[in-house]
Amino acid sequence: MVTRLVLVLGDQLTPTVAALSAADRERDVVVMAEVMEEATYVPHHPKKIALFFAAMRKFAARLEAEGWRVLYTRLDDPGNAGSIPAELLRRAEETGAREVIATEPGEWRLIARLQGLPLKVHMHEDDRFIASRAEFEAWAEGRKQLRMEWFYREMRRKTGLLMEGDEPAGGKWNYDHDNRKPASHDLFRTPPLSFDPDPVVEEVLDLVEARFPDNFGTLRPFRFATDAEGAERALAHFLGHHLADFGTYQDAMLRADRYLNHAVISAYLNMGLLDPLDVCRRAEAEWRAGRAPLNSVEGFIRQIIGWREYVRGIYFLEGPDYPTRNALGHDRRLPPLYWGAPTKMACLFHAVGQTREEAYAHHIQRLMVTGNFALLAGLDPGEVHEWYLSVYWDAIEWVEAPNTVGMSQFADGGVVGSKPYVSSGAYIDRMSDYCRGCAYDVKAKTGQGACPFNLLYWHFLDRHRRRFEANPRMAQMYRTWDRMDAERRRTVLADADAFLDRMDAGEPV
Ligand code: FAD
Ligand code: DLZ
Ligand code: SF4
Repeated sequence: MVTRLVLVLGDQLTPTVAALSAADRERDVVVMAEVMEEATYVPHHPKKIALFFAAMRKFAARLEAEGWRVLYTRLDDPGNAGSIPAELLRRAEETGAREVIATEPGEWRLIARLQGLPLKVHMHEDDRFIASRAEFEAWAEGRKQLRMEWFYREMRRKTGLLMEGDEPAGGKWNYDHDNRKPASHDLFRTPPLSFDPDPVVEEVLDLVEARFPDNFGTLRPFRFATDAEGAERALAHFLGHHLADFGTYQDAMLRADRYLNHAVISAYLNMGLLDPLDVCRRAEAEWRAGRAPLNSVEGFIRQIIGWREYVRGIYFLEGPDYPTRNALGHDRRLPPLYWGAPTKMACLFHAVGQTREEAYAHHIQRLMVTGNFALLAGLDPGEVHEWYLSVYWDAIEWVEAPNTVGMSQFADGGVVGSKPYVSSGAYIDRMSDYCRGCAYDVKAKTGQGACPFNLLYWHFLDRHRRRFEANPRMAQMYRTWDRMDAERRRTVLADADAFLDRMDAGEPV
């Protein structure tokens, strides 16, 4: 029987991934490749490139140890054809294979590239999710609004997680009202597990350093896990040290504590080093054993079987044009401060600085600092999307785009969110310690020293009045704006325009 090629991509590092499950170890050959096309379609953070390459190398070694024949291409191999399709063609010629067994990629871009191959491609659905694409489509069918909360309840019922018969554990589906408290410095809060680079990782770090010297982001120190065993240790560390307070401090931000009680496992889940259902069952077990309270465990499980599954459903339901949507017509260029240029805004300085050093920021930093500012300032959502896809260790388009284009920028016109996530500086002040020591005054509402979020918040509401004033969830905001006297409103808008002009002119703001 003729050999077939079994494609394993950098985010498909699961021994039971669909393509491997469908293949025959005796007959088929696994193809894995570090290629410039994947490493450069956006300017990825160097830590992200290193994470993918190192994890791919270790996974290939594991497959070989388990008896697979693996054709692995390193980035600097002389024959490297440069892209996944070109590598498949090269390997097909080498082996005489005419067929490819693949697991559907998590980006429309690469799905289209594989479909264009002059080989027979058997594309298997990626079944490492709780809801299949068909299941999500069936859920979405005929609904006017695709709200995450309703989908999440379906997933609770389907998995039985935190269920007591047909009822949610504790009597409520959602314990968010117990969550979202600000945090203060806690010297006893342990940081996430840190992994010393082994020789495989060191070799990859040298490669990335040499080949991607100008990408935004610091490569070293590199502390991520790069295999399933390390990811498992990172998970156990989170369950033992952080889960209990996860919910309470989920939305808090601190300058000196970049991780707080977050799990720091998103990339491991997205690459297939951890299994989402297993992670949730383990978290549930902590609650059942009395080691973590329900508000935290429910909040954590909701992020995974709710948000994570939901955004994937949306990405595939909405189609390949989703990342290019721009419902609010925003077209301002991304200012250099997103790439580390000086800014006087302490919150952006810390969120971007942390992103540059860690390739990690937690959800509220992404949503309410960098995302909030982008939306208020009217930045081009396509550029914002590319930025998020580039700079985070966990960014693959199926999860990044609905979060950025949908949840954060409202550029999908309200598919993901029922209202835009916008706030003035008061929210950031309440949830963080950024405002203390900022060059701007979070309490000032007008004038050059006023917090830019305060100015831009009203500017945003005013310029999108026609779209949002009838939205019942925004009526109160418009009432507050309308109650301000006309002169003050003119001053706020003029100050906001002046701020945007300074930013557009390239002045540090
Ligand atoms: P925790 O806060 O500890 O949460 C636990 C897990 O829940 C995460 O590991 C993740 O798998 C899941 N999760 C939490 N929130 C979400 C969410 N909104 N969507 C999907 N899964 C979620 N997440 C990515 O995995 N990749 C991305 O590219 C990405 N881009 C984002 C862009 C924007 C603008 C925003 C607002 C959010 C984005 N997120 C993305 C979601 C979220 O910010 C990250 O999943 C989270 O910060 C990862 O850190 P953690 O593992 O410590 O998560
Ligand atoms: C993110 C990434 C990077 C940086 N490099 C590679 C690579 O060289 N080879 C590979 O197979 N995968 C890589 N990946 C992950 C892919 O970009 C990811 O599989 C697609 O975006 C589809 O989800
Ligand atoms: Fe950010 Fe405004 Fe606070 Fe400064 S004052 S840190 S700009 S929210």
